[in-house]
Amino acid sequence: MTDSRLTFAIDLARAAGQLAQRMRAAPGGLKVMPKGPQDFVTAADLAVEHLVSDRIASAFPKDGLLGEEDGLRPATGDGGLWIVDPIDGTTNFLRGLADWGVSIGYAGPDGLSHGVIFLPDLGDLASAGPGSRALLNDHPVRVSDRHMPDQTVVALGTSDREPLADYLARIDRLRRAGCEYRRAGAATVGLMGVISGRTEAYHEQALNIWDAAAGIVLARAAGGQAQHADLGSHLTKSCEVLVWNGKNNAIADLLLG
Ligand code: LIP
Repeated sequence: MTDSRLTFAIDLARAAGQLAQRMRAAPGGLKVMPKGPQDFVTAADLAVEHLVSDRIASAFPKDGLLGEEDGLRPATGDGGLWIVDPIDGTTNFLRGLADWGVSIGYAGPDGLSHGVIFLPDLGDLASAGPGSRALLNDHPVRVSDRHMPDQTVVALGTSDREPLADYLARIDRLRRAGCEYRRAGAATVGLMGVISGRTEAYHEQALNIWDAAAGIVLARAAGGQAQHADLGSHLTKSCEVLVWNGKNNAIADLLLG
């Protein structure tokens, strides 16, 4: 029987993605506000996070929520914590590029336990709950078995949160080892690549927890591995995240640190 929070999160991710698409398509265009250099928030980001917040508060009133735009609403009593990026890859979304997604993670008393990533323009929805295998569009999915560097494709993320030199050195190591690399500009897209077996790893040196939480759950449920900071630390600052198929630690060594 599917976990009630998982079923709820799947339905919520779909509603969130469809709201974002409707707002982007509405006549008159989308209101866009700058957060920093090449960093934006749109009226759709805010509306989607408010939708998510309201539905969680109604369905699970004791649970807390950490969202990218509105921050933390603490849990009460024995409630858990939802960790949400309403629109991950906002720059891609507002420019009409397909590489963006909705990321909904949940942490209970034993840590991260539920994850849903929905990529509305690409038509992929991945989900996983406690003790369940990862599903992609309702079918079981597993990470890839590729382990040779010259057959490996790695997805990368970066931002002003890390020195450019570190990012370039990482690319240099990958290319010298024979690996290919991609950068979508949305962690959810990179994470979905690993979960679906289309790529072998996703790394970002300084990634926020709302971009990573669901993908960490999903990658593990798809038979992969995830290396990341403890949740307590990650809730307060961006941290290094590596998700990979776990088939060759040499790939992990090329990416970490
Ligand atoms: C983005 C992440 C991406 C990171 C960007 C940004 P946003 O999330 O998905 O991996 O490199 O700096 O944080 O801000 O578009 O939701």
